[in-house]
Amino acid sequence: MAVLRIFSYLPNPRVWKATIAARLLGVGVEVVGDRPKALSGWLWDFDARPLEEAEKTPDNPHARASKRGFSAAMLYKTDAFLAAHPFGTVPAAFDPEGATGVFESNSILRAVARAAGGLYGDGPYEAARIDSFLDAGLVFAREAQAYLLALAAREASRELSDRMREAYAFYLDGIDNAARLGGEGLAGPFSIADIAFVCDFAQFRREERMADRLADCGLEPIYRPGDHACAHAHFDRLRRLPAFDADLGGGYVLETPAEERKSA
Ligand SMILES: N[C@@H](CCC(=O)N[C@@H](CS)C(=O)NCC(=O)O)C(=O)O
Repeated sequence: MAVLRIFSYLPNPRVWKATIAARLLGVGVEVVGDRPKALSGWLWDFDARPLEEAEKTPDNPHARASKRGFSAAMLYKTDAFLAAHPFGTVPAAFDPEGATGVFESNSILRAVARAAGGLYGDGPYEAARIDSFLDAGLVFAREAQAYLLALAAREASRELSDRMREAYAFYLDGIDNAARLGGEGLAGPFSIADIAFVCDFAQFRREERMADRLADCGLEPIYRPGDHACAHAHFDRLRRLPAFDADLGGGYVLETPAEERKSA
């Protein structure tokens, strides 16, 4: 049986955190969802489902104003969904019975690790060190979300770009320092800290697909392959492993030539 049910738009690198961990730990997660644009036509609930056309009206009792990341003005979230997910965001995870909501992709990742009993360090201090990487990653990911959404809408300002550049340098400097120590993982042993890093950084690398938008906004790309060599090497080594490639290899982020993928 799956240890979690996750509802989201798909593909979504934030969901990959959980699916990669589940693959590595040998447990199942159930993923329910649809293309980003289609998700505004779904009922957001533990038992999420596409709405009938007649249900997609502003007077539907579940209709709520969307907050971020969706072009649709309206999303349809049940009261039970909002009780389980007070911030109303996806990915939205639930325990198998639907009694407990788990939100924030890093916490959904933690839930998989805890349910399966692995990749979360040995004892409270190692687990807390792994949490430290997840927290630093969330700060980066939030900046990246605001930047990439504005870029996608061709509305990114110089101020936003400067702010992103600073957040990127701060985060990548730290990841580079940790990767340079030569451990199997950022926190020492390989852990969910590495999974979160790869997925958040993969999300950011979508910037490379937005060269036209950068030009429209009069901005230069922030990602530079020459800097942070240890961080990039860690990312490139992990993203080619089969458990990662199963999600990252789909072409959403980067094209990975088949011959570059590891077979074992
Ligand atoms: N930091 C969160 C980000 C989640 C998030 O912001 N989700 C947005 C879509 S990108 C959302 O669900 N928005 C719902 C709304 O607009 O009401 C995570 O990692 O899970």
